[in-house]
Amino acid sequence: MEKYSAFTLFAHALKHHKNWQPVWRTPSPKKTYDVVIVGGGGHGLATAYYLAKNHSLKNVAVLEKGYLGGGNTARNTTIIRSNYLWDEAACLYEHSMKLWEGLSNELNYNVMFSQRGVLNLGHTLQCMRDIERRVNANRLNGIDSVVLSTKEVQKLVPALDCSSNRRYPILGASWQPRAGIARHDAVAWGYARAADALGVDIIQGCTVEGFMLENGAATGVKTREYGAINAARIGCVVAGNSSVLSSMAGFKLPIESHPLQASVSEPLKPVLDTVVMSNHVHAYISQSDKGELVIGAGIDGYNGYGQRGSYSTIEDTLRAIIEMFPSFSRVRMNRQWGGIVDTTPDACPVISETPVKNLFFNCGWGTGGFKATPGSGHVFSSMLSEGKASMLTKPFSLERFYTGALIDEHGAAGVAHS
Ligand code: FAD
Ligand code: PYC
Repeated sequence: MEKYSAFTLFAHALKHHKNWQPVWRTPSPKKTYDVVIVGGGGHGLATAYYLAKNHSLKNVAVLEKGYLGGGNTARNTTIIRSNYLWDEAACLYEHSMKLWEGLSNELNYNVMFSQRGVLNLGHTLQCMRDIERRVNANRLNGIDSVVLSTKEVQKLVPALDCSSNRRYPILGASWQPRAGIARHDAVAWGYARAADALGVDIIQGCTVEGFMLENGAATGVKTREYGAINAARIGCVVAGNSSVLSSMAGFKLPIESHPLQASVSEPLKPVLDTVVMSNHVHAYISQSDKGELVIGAGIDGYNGYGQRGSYSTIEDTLRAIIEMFPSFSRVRMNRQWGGIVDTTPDACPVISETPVKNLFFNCGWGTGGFKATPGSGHVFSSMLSEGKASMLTKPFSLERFYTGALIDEHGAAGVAHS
């Protein structure tokens, strides 16, 4: 038998170990990073990866106050779709969908992207008209989207109660076959491992408490644990904490932070092999590979930064699920949790330069940013490398809140969260 040195075996184990941990790094106070990214969620880590991979910027640090992917990235219901109404949003989310389709290969890490399709149910004539409008718009943008009748919906999801005597009968649905779900922590870890391998410094337990500003330009960040860290450019990707960070730099963002909750049931045998969303009764559900029913709510109406929500919201959500799936009424719920999401007035993200030179924000994804993780990182890396917006990101600049060129995706995107 061939003999391997202890070093070779260790290096091999490190390379192929599923529970890879980034080397615990500390920033060098003397160094000026090309880019510092604040926020080690999926979007921040994806940005770092594409900066190093596509823009050859390896002198990059990601600063995360907690642990990687511990924010909304690990708390969401992982629904991935691109069936948005307006061209600007549809193109951005479709860009992301295409990246999802090659992501496990790209990262050499199984993100468990499962294209099992998504149904957005219609319960009234007006819902169906909105669905038809959105499906037509999607098709014009080359996005796979069809309208299904009640019968077709029932065939796809036998457990769904499609009888006409329900309080909210199902009149049909939009169906995007390429939509699906993925494993959220694998996405964060996959990007982290790949960015780390390209030389990015990933620094956990590092809280940004302020910015270093000179003549209207940012020159670095002030951190609680490591003091000042210098940077030529700074990208903030902190989701529900975005307005806290912008106020440190002296400007306001049109963003509100709200709790958003989800829960999972005990594991069941396979019973649901697609994603079902209902705007009208307001709940969404899929079944994870472990068998748990993954159920998500609408936002809690009040503002807050606590990663938890109120009991009544989650109770209403479970009521809505039972309305659609009466056979789930005896299923026991295992866990419930909340994240803190960043909503904008037009339910679209902000990917933008700011009034402070060299300081950029990527936020406002609200309840729908998990699906955007690869696309968001990809386009934000271009912005940070070039210092300006691209075709895809231009419509999402802060300027739209002054010019009024809003991209109103409220409800139209097939999920009504506010
Ligand atoms: P996060 O993962 O929140 O990362 C931001 C990071 O910044 C955090 O780790 C935080 O600790 C760090 N941070 C904050 N302040 C500082 C600081 N001062 N210094 C250093 N670090 C800091 N989207 C979908 O597309 N589909 C869904 O099905 C879906 N369901 C959802 C269900 C729930 C219950 C929730 C809460 C969200 C859901 N979303 C969904 C939205 C999605 O989760 C988010 O839009 C997305 O994960 C945001 O990713 P992010 O990397 O920007 O943010
Ligand atoms: O945007 O698809 C979505 C979504 C589902 C649940 C929360 N957001």
